[in-house]
Amino acid sequence: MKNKKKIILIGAGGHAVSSIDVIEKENKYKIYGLVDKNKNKFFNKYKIIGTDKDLSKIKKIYNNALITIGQIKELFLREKIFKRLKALKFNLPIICSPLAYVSKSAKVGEGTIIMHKAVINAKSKIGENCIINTGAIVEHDVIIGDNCHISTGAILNGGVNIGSNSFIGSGAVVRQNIKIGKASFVNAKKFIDKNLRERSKIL
Ligand code: JB2
Repeated sequence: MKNKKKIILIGAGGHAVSSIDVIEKENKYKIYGLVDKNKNKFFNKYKIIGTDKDLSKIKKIYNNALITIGQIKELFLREKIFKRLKALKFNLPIICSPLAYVSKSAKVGEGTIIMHKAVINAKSKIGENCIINTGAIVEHDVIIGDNCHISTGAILNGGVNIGSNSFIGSGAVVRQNIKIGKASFVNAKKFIDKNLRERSKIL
């Protein structure tokens, strides 16, 4: 594809590895470099172009950014960075693997990445700055708040509601119509069949 738009990535760790693969496969954006806390020179074949302190300088050159940090350890880090990027007026595009299925009647917010083989079914609404990781299933009429991470192979059945800043671990299954409160953490492989209040931890 000619004239690909340039994008920078925030965070150069494990989640960046798989996000880069999605961006390269989608082939809409050219990755110009990464911004990380650590001042390494390279992350695989891409340059580390600075730290968060350099973001306002970087914005003068590149308009598009994606946060490529998962949020397994800290439920609010992605939100903090997202607010910073918005304040600096970065454009935060939706990144969507061509290997994912996203229903035409689903809505997806800015800065969200839909990774390979994820399914977003009819009438679902996904907030901004989310990760719908590889092979996750988001069934019909699901609502996911902002800054959530739905991990690899997790299943959210029809009508589930996930509060903002929540993390749903790999292979977890949430029964239909269940509501999970904001900033909750559900460990891998859990089966959730009761509503959870805010800041629940299912370990
Ligand atoms: O405030 C920050 C910041 N905090 C950590 N600003 C910036 N620009 N970068 C930050 N980082 C950087 O994010 C760290 O220096 C590190 O390079 C990266 C996080 O890498 P890590 O591999 O620890 O986490 P991850 O969230 O990218 O990946 C985990 O979660 C994914 C969902 C891994 O376990 C992956 O295997 C998993 N797929």
